[in-house]
Amino acid sequence: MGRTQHRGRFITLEGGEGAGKSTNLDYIRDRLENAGVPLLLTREPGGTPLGEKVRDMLLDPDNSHMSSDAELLLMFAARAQHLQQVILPAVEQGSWVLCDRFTDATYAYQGGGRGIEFQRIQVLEEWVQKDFQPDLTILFDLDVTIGLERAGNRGALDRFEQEEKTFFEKVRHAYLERCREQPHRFRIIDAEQELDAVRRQLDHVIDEFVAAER
Ligand code: Z5A
Repeated sequence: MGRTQHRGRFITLEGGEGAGKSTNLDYIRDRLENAGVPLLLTREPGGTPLGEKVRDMLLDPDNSHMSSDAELLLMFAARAQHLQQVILPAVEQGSWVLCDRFTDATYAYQGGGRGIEFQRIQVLEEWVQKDFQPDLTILFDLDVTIGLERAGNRGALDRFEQEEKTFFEKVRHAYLERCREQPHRFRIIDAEQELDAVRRQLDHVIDEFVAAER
């Protein structure tokens, strides 16, 4: 898709366990809307009726025997539907889309965490997305131990949240590797800081992006 003035923008939020994506989602949405941006908020896995059913399967702790390949393919099945039904039509019509997780999460969790080769993920990425990529990716980064402590206060654990600390260390490493490879679209938020300080960083990133895209 050409990056024309009329085309909307695609912004994704990423991060490991307890990084604060959910805590800051409404804040980011409000900041963008207050800047006059027409915004659609969505999430992965999910974002469509079919995708939400796939999400339930992926997060259900009863599916503890799901193979890594099945998990990867389900992520991209949900994503294919999401792109076709929601994301691409919205962006083509000039709307900005704010998506809670996208393909960087696949590289981090299925690639880094599960150990699937990045080249295999790339095949599916090119199949499902062609050359479509986020214009901006905000990564909430923090020490894994602190993130797990924060997330531990949330109640029942889903299938991913039951993983060991080493899994989340590999996830974090893979995210940071993606940042190093694609610095033009990644902005890292130091999520270890207090909420006010996290939001000051978000203000800076969002304001700078909106100003540059207008
Ligand atoms: N997944 C995947 O494997 N592959 C893929 O391709 C995709 C996804 C797309 C669901 O994601 C799972 O899907 C996810 C990866 C996998 N599994 N995991 N783990 P999700 O995004 O729906 O769910 P989530 O990862 O559990 O994240 P979340 O709900 O967005 O929340 P969070 O970022 O982990 O944190 P939070 O709930 O906002 O905050 C946690 C606690 O910390 C909470 O009590 C807050 O009040 C507190 N908090 C937040 N910020 C602060 C600060 N700054 N200081 C102190 N305390 C704070």
